[in-house]
Amino acid sequence: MKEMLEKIRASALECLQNDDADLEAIRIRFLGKKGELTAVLRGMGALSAEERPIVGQLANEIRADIEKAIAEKSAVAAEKKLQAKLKAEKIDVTMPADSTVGHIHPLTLVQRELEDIFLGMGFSIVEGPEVELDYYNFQALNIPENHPARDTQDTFYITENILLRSQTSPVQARTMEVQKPPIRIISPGRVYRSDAVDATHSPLFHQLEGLVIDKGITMGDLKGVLEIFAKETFGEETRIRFRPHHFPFTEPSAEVDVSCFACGGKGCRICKGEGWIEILGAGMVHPNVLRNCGIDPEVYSGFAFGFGIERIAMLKYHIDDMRLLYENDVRFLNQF
Ligand code: 2NM
Repeated sequence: MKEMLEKIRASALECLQNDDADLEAIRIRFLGKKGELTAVLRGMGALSAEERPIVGQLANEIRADIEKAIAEKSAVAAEKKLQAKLKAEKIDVTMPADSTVGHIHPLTLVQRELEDIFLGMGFSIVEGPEVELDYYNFQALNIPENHPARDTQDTFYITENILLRSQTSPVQARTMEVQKPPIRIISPGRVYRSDAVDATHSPLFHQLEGLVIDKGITMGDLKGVLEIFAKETFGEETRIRFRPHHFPFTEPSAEVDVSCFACGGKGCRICKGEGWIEILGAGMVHPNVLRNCGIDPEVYSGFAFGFGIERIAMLKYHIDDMRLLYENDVRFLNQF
């Protein structure tokens, strides 16, 4: 019986020598309920009383040896597996990324170019809240109670007195309230209007408005500033033209066209045969607006203007659908 036990030990340890031994199969074969060691122990009843404890002890020793060998082998295999996994999943964080390098969005690009033009003329950039009081968006700006811009069809109201600003002019009203002239600011930023999305409309778009207030400011100053803006934006040959218009917050008011940068004014597809492209609104700040903001219109005068940044970007880059600026399709964005 001892010989049989020793044979089982030798056989089990030999099986475990094999590098890709199935450890669970070996355990079942030798130590399992129906295993070889168990089978031998079942025959112990036939042994004498003196032999029984000796054989029993040997069997326990062998069981422990085999168990230990399996455990060691299993630990080695687990370590090997872990090392292989670590090697396979190694990430070199110092490697350059192989994805596309990001860049500035065309709309931001155009906004920054426009900002630079006005910074060059001595303007400062001022920002303000997008969630605005009805007072600053409308009342302070001399926009009457019955004006269509105030309709819920056109403006996103949050409460009766709070709305998403529909222009960046409230930033200018806030500035006039707290800053003594001279004032020379631009306010670029997001504005919101309840418009359906199409090739030229979006409920969220961007505006850049300008404001200059000082003693003796005239429409001539406005024209000079806008001429420089037009030339720097669309090219040195660009001319501008004022057409009479109405805005509640300026008097007189004008719509301003630039000569077509594509045909120089002869008329083409881009200017729809006109030779001129409408680009902005402007005017002399209405005395009521100055008074509402604590500036004496008898002492000071000023001009203001405003335009849509999307429109400038679309003209500059020949973009025929505004939605391209918001969809973030990399095939479009990578062109800038
Ligand atoms: C425009 C057109 C004309 C404008 C007026 C003011 C303020 F605050 F001074 F009253 N800010 N911006 C203005 C004037 C804006 O956008 C088409």
